[in-house]
Amino acid sequence: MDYHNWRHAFKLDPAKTIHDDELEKLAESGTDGIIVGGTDGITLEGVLHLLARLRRYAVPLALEVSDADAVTFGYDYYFIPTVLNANDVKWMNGVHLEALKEFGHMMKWEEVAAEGYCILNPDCKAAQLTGATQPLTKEDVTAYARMAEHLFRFPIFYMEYSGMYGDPQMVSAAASVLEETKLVYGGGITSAGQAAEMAAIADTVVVGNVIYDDLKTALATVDAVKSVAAPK
Ligand code: 1GP
Repeated sequence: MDYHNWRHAFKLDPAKTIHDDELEKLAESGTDGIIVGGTDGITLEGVLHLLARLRRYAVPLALEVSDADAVTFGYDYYFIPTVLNANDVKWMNGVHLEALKEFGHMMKWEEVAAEGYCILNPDCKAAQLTGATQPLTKEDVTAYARMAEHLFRFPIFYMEYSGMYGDPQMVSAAASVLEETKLVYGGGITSAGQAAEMAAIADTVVVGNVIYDDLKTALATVDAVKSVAAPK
């Protein structure tokens, strides 16, 4: 399924360990896609290993690129984050510039999607790395959402609460101004109820850490999201 229509996705961290039987359950859970990505310790070996283990299943695979040295062919999509609220331009277009100098000539653009990232958990690793540590108001988030859709025309606006369950009112504020750009929510989902709550607001709900902490609950988020009508 085309990523524009994903309602639920799992995010796997190539730096973490997962057993084959767990991977099979995730891949065959009915989720719409599996995103491979993380912040720390991302190696080409880790990215390749997960690709090889997941490719036997039909589920679409996306690599969320955080390090241009850890990119390989073979994924269905390449999601490229650009952190809209980073305090260093490096994370908006700097690493992208270097990557394009090296790999721009061989990229298949139809597989590439830019994600306008808005990091809302100041304590998460991505916030610490990129300096996206300023608390944001509803007005900020609304403006960033408009920036993503109307100024930069990004296909994805990603509200990243990694490790912390977000504020539905903040997510609703972004949802209320987005039309074409897909709203992706990720962060701190540890129950089916939370997944359903965010699925009523966001186009796509991403479930990460709970995979490693409580696989059963992680798997239950698929049906929870699918049982909720897509917003708009
Ligand atoms: C992380 O948004 C994803 O990039 C998911 O967050 O790991 O907290 O579920 P969690």
